[in-house]
Amino acid sequence: MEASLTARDRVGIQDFVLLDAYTSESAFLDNLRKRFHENLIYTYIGTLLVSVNPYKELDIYSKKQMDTYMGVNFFELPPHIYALADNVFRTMQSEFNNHFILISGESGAGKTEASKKILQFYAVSCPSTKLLNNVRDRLLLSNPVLEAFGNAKTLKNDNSSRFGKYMDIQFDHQGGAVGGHILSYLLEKSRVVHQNHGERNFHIFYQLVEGGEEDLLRWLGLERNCQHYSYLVQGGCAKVSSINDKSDWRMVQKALSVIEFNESDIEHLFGIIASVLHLGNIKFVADVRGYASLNNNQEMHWLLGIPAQVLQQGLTHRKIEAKAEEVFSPFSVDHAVYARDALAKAIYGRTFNWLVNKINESLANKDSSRKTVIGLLDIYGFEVFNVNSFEQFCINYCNEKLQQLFIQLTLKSEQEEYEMEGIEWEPVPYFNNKIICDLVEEKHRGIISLLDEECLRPGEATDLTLLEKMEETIGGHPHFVTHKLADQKTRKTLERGDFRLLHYAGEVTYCVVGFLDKNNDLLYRNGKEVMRQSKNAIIKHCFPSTEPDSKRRPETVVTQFKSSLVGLTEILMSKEPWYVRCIKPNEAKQPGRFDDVLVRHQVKYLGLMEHLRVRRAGFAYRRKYDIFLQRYKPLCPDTWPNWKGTAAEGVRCLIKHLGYKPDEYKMGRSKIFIRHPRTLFATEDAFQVCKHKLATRIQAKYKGY
Ligand code: AD9
Ligand code: MG
Repeated sequence: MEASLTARDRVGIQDFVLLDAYTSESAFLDNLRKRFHENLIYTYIGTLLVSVNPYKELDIYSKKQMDTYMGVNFFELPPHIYALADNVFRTMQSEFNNHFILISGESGAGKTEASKKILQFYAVSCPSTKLLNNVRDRLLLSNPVLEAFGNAKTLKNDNSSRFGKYMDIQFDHQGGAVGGHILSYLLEKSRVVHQNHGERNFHIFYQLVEGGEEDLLRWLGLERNCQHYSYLVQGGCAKVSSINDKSDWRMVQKALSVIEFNESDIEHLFGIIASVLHLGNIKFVADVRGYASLNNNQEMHWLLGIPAQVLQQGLTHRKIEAKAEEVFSPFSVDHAVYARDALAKAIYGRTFNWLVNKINESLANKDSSRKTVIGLLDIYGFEVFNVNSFEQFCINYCNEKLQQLFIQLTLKSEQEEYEMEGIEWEPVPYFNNKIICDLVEEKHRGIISLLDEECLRPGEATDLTLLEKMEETIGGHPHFVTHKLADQKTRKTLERGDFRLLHYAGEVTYCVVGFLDKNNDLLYRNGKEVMRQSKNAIIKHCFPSTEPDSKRRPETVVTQFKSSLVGLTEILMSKEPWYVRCIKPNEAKQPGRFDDVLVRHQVKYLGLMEHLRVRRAGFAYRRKYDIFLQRYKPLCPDTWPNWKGTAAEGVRCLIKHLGYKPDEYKMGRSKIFIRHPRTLFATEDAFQVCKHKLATRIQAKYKGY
């Protein structure tokens, strides 16, 4: 007893619902810290999994561990991401319905790693055949490919996801993984042409330059030196100690072949990556009239098989249709640089979408029989830098939406269940971030609407007029602060071109410069026309001649993003939710460091205390009567071996025998609700002892036979 108490003191409690007395934030933090220092990074709040990034490899993800967690009840083993994955899988199997796992937390908290662990668990633990092994390998290997093209080093995370990813894993009746589908959300394309200090471009560029075979580099006209490429060096950190570009390159090559990219696809794909690098090295000088001209034609030979003359014209002129004539108006140097960068971003962004489609073709399941799915959502986490721009605005808005979904689903499902089962319950107060979502997306008054309106006034509107408009329209909003109002609201001053949003996860100061431009994401029409002359099959596909030209305004970036998030919410709402809340223990990306202030802040904004209170005020565990009775009936002589009455009566008889106190449980219409898991643990312990005794008795009886 003494020894187990000490152990418990040391390793903390594995489910926060079991924390003694009232649920204080400090007690919560103590438990998390205690466990973290013992390398116990996972803790439950009921069925929600809290995960703290260990920033070191832990020996807990082996095949043996997976086997241990397969088919075992949630509370019987220490918390683990495999336990959650297994529970989701088994619930899907038994109820034959669709589920999703929402993985959230700020940048660097461990979302992508968590999603990979879940996928690996399914790949290893699901029943498989030779055919299914192919699907499994493709599912697994889609990760390194998408990470190479969609992840990059930022100041927050050396492998930061710069796109949102939702992946459906499809299962057949037997539980075999038979297919998958990926939806990607708003890639941060601006990174292709610009990186802040201490950050990199997308991994794939460095992988190609560092790892590409000699022949390949020669064929692509590339030098094996990242410093040579202006798109790779702006952040001043082409080499990162935690990243091995060479071995990652080999991994990507292997993955591409498994996902059935043929030689021609691969050739064209890397032709594009190389072309973007060449494009970035094209420099312009002003001619005598001040117009842009190329000062070096060398790089042009390598660009997508487009005739140099056509490309040169496309990069330095804009085509204007005047009456029946076409007139080419020359660019200034700045304009030409802008057009070049816009082209590079468009090429990369469209190629990324092509890549996702291609992976989806390879994951598609052709069999039309009904399947169930488990969706994995791994999106870029909330992020705050010294300078935050349009990209952070979109990313943080997305995180607001997911937080809103979490709030709706956790409270809604709890309330509905209690109501359905006829159980009385008192709601727990919580901060509802709907107010911030509305501030961003409300029609006519929200930031998105104001931004789009300004984008409709080319020539007149500027980033600063946007700021003025926001000041006029939403200046009084409690979560919005500008220069003028800064002192009153947060007592922190702001620069002229900045505005601040008080997000659910903290304050973020955005620099408005570039908002209009990035939201418009204009690609000059002749840029597209130039691309159509390419001999590269992927580029031909990405810039089809059927694409409508700019007669009709395309939707702005943020409006497209907003619609895609509405679509995502609908997909998620139609499925059963599960949650992994990831926590970042320190900003230094160091193992063994648990920064109390940082963690406390995350515990707060992730709503973990509220979630815990809901769980505690309500009932941590619930079981259908028949399932509960079936498992525990050996514990009571009246219910063992067979109970003749209804399952509910059987359960009543059983728990009376076990001595459950009236405040420990409630009988619903179809389920028993148990307030604390410890009640269930005690019952489970008794069951294990009973099972053991039974087994020993049977062994003794048959001894000597
Ligand atoms: V972002 O929003 O995409 O910028 P994530 O996805 O939350 O972020 P990620 O999963 O990429 O963070 O984790 C960051 C780094 O932490 C990883 O590259 C690992 O080095 C480290 N990490 C995260 N989880 C684990 C883990 N379970 N075990 C060991 C981990 N290391
Ligand atoms: Mg990530």
